[in-house]
Amino acid sequence: MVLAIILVLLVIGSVLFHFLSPWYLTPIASNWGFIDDTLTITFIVCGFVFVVINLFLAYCVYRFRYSKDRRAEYEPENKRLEWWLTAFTTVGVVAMLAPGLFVWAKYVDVPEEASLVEAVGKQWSWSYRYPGEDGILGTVDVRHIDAKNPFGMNPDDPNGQDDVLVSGSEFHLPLGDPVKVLLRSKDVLHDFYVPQIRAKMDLVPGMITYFWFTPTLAGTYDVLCAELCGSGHYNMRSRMVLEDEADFRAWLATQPTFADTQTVQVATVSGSPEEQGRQIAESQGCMGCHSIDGSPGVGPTWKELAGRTEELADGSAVIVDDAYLVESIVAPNATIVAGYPPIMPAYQLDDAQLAALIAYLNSL
Ligand SMILES: [Cu+2]
Repeated sequence: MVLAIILVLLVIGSVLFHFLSPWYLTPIASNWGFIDDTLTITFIVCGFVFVVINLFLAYCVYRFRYSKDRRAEYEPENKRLEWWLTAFTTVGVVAMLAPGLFVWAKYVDVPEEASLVEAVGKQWSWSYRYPGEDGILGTVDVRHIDAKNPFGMNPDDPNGQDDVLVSGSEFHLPLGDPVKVLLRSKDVLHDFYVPQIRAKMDLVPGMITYFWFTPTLAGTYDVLCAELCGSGHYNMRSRMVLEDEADFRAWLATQPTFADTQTVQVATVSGSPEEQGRQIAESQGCMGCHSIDGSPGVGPTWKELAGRTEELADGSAVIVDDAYLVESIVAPNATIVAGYPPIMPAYQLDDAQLAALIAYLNSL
């Protein structure tokens, strides 16, 4: 009897929790309402089965409870009941799966007029590339990746010269126009996910994956990595700004093209060496692992780092000077600070970038 009551309370509590809970889906910011619909269908089917099975269980626990005067009946087979259960389960599974197939067909069918943006993931930051005036993304190759060319742009491809490169913590898109998002990884599996647009897709090393969506609601949204990609995964974030066409154009015009980045002074990196260093740290994703306020992270904090004495994993100690900082950036696993795993990727920065970054580190 007690068990039956607990089961009934469990069902009532679950239904109440669903209707009274404040944790609902965020307002949708894309055309993918279909994805919410398939979620709702799955939820209704599973919720119905959950309620029915638990109430049936409660009934059986009560109805067939132990009694001295009653013997259990033996019924090894019931064809009629089996047919009913098979039919019922089939309808439920089809109701959950079939709508998803229709939505998937739309999801991989990109509209002709969609514009392009490429999101590039690496441990543990995002960067973005737009095709520029000609509407064509230049070709890329890992062999071209170096300090001055983090996107691996093919320098001989005329289509790539006007590509707009965004190595910051946010990118923008205009409202109302479909956009095809091309996804490229420079190292391991990642997943591009903005909860408000509902769509998401894996980045697979060695191939270009994609999805498309039409932005519908202005705002600034978090871009998350939704595929466990290493110890800094939780911090692999960026922002997506959806805004009207004019604001988008104005923002895009402030970003450097590939040709700009190949000239000596990069347009967006300006100001004092410390400020340049701060911009480099942000664009390279250093803040994914290193705090500047002393709080603990995947790697040592940068606050008051210069001049500090670090205890190393091999038991020795080192005073943090410029030479040690350079080594820690270009060959991070040569010496490891005690208590930290040897996981930092080596960074290819040129001398000017290194000098700016170290000026920034020394200023903290
Ligand atoms: Cu990731």
